[in-house]
Parts: sequence; C-alpha cells; structure tokens
Amino acid sequence: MVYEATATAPVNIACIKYWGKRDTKLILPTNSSLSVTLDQDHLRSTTTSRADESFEKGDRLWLNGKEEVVKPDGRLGVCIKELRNWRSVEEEKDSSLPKLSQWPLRIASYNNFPTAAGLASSASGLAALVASLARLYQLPQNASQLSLIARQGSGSACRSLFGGFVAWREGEKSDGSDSLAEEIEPQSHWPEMHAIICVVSDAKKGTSSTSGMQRTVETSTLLKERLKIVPERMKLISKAIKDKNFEEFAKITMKDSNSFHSVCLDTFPPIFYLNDVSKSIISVIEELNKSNGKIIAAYTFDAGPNAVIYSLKENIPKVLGAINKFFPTSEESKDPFKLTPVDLPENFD
Ligand code: 2P0
Repeated sequence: MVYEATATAPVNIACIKYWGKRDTKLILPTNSSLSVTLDQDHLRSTTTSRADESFEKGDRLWLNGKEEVVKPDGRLGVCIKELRNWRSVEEEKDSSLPKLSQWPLRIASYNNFPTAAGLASSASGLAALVASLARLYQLPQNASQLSLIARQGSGSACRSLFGGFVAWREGEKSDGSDSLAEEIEPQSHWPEMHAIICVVSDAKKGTSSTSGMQRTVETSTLLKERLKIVPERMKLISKAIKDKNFEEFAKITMKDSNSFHSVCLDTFPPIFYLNDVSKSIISVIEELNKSNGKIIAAYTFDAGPNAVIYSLKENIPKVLGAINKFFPTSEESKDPFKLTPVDLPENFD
C-alpha cells in the first residue's frame, strides 16, 4: 500500500504588503496583509509527499530536484512536526488508521517558475507542502487552520492556501493562534480581475525578505507611521473588493506598494528593490491612467524589481499595448495571468 499525496498551490501577490515580524520564531507579522492568488495554471508549486514504513529513518525533501536539508527545528521541520502531531491525534482517536505519523517522509516539490526571483516562490512552495501533507495525513483541519502551520514555514505562504482575495490577520495572541489567513472573496466574485507579471529580472534578489524586513523593524522610523495606516487600508480595500470598485482597489494597491518601498528606503542601510525599469513601469501606468481619464491599471512590486499589474479583463489590451510599446517582450510573456481558485485540501482522495 502506497501512501502518497500531491497538491499544488499558486503564487499570491500582496496588495497590502507584509513587511516586519513581531515574533521571528512563530512568524507573527507587525501588520495584517491582503493578497490576490494567481491562477494555478501559471505560477505554481506542486508537491508530492510519501510516507513509507520501509524508508530509512529521517525525512528528506527535494526542491526542483535538488535535495534540501530538513533541520528538525528549521522552518520545514517545524511544519512537518506540527502536521505529524495533528495526524497522531487522529490515529489516537481511530486505532484502525495506519500509523503514518511514525513513518519517514519523502517530499518532492517543483516550481514552474524561477525560484527567488521576487515571485514569491516560498509562499507557493510552503503552501503546497502543507496542503500535500494535510492530504496525505487526511487531516480534518480547514484551510484557515492549516494556514497557521504554513505561516510558520514562510509568512506569505499562509495566504496561498486560498484562491481569490485573501487576508492574513496579524492576530493579537502571543502564541500565534489567531494569526491566520482567511478568504475575503473567492476568485469567482470578481473574475474580471487579471494580473500581468512583468519580469524585469529573474536573477536572485539581493536582500532576502526575511533579513530585510527585520532590518526595517530595527531601524526604520517610517515603519511606525506605516503601521498606523495599514488597518484602515485593510478595511477600505476589503470593501473595494466586495463592491468590485476597481479604482479604489487600484489606488490602495499602488499606495501600499509605494509605502512598502519607502520603508525599505528608510531602512538603514537602505534596501533598494525597485530599479530604473521598475520606476519606468510606474510612469507608464500613471500615464496610461491619466490618458484614460480614470484608473484602469494598478502596479505593485514585492521584494524585487518585477512588476505585477492588476487590471480588469476589458482593459488588458490597453495595458499590454502600453507595456509592449515601452518594453518590447517575447511572445509567450504577453499572455496575461488570470485568476482561479487553488485546489484546496478539503478534497481529500
Ligand atoms: C508580501 N513579501 O506581503 C510581502 C511583500 C515581500 C514583499 O511576504 O520571512 O518570504 O518567510 O515570513 O513570506 C515576503 O516575505 O518572508 C513577503 P518570511 P516572506 O507578499
């Protein structure tokens, strides 16, 4: 009998950015964040987990075919341990269940896009790992409960367990039990929403998010100001999503991206994620919106120079026209990424 499960999770792109931890071990953020999960046909991680009594002792994991060390107290090790604990609770309740929690694991994960290129590979990777183990172990926990585990693998991973529009609530408790992700609206609520990924560079980023955000927490005075405005932004953007008010959604998204990169610059030594091409993309989007007499596109940038542009389907040709005019690209990268829900761990085999 083979006990094996596969799950996929897509990349999510934050409109309200997570940047800073109040607890680095449990990965508890200094502010809530909100993201849109991309269509899993495009940028996604796929993870297969297998438990077998006959495997040699110890868990092993391969990422894109290369073996990674699983340290028991490292991020991956903690996620595996927590999910194993949940499985052993089920095994205690029902003695007919095979003792999968006691068997070694072999895990293989693949990204269909470059790792560490500022395209949130850790988010989809950790979410797919948690989803595949939850499926292997047939866990009864829902996606929000699983997000508590994914969060400890990589903060932004907790949001990739859902499709559509997703909030990660910062929570108040010191044990992290209320710092979880929840769906604001499914993708089907606003299917016209599209995202275009502009890969400015697929090189590995200079300052990792993990170290960069803690340097910001330690040195930036501007971060304190940012933390005052994020709660109101969370409310306003959630309402904009519910009302399908694109202009309001876009304005908040662009302002929050600008705010995030400002605190990066206010970090000491400063962190620069945007390059000249990124800044030109901002200008092109501003001009496009001005010439249309209303906001039809929103840019946002994560911990790297690549742009994500949100726009409604009807305006995608205009956005692509403007981008291609100033930044000619290859044929395959002209395809806009549409959004669909993630394959949730509820659908256990
Ligand atoms: C976000 N980023 O909200 C923000 C915007 C980058 C810029 O979440 O240390 O890789 O693993 O919790 O999740 C990147 O941070 O950091 C991130 P860890 P993570 O998407």
